[in-house]
Amino acid sequence: MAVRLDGKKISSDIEQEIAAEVKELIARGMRPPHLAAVLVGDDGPSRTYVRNKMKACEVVGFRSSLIKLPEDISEQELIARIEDLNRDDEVDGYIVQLPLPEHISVEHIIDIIDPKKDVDGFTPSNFGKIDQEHHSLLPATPMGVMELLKRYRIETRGKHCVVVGKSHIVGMPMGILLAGPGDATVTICHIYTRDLATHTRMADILVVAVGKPNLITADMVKEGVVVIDVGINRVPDGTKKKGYALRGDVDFEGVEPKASYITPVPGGVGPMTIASLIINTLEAYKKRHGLL
Ligand code: BQF
Repeated sequence: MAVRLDGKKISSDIEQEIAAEVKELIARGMRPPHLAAVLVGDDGPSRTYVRNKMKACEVVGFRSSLIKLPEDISEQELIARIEDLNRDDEVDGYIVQLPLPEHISVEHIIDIIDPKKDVDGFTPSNFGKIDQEHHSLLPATPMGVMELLKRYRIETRGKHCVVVGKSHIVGMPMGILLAGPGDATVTICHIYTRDLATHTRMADILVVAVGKPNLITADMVKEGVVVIDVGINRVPDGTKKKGYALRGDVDFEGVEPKASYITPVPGGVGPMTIASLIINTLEAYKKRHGLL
């Protein structure tokens, strides 16, 4: 039976550490770190994610601001609002919640985020520094996965890590972190990969970030594999009061007996993403205030 990687517990530990640090800053007469979130439209999951982020700010003693904008806002108007955040000396970091409405180019938006305030680590400048020793802000989800592995003392050096999914936000930066700082051998699989199972069966550490429930089944992994499930899927479930349950991309019940470690969904990688955002915001605050 596998050890469950308890992201909820680890993220809560991290938040307690940061809360203590914030208390010290306040005791020294400084203002608290400030994270802003931009939410365009009212996509259901996005509202939940933004709420999770605002709640984490409260737990650690950060100031937080939620900027809600209408679904039909023009790209130009959104850019103007982001430029306001770039100029605002009271804002240490901010996120633009994705996905954005179809008529807005995510690339145009990410391009104008001030890299010093880019606590999601999505800007070209931060992306380009992922594998540098003096990196700045790392992409929040891959950073959370690395931290989770570290806290459970799961070695990546020399391991064969297979990443499924090549998104700009998770898969690609995950591969860079594992191969670079992680010293692992990395295979990145994606939608065009032929015979996915051949690759996943080679994995010592398997990271799945696709968004397809039950994509990974027991026959696709080897005995002793470490499974990191980044997927967050809503599947209909009549027994739940919301009418759905959260499931990852991995058939948890089938795969767990073969795994040495496995992340649950919920309570695995998700909370670590939020913790990383908080770490990055404190980092941005410290740089802004000359504390690093
Ligand atoms: C948990 C996200 C897909 C697309 C855009 C805790 C979160 C999720 C789950 C959360 C995610 C997923 C976020 C749990 C933020 C992670 O207890 O398992 C927290 O809030 N996430 C996002 O902002 O945008 C997404 C997934």
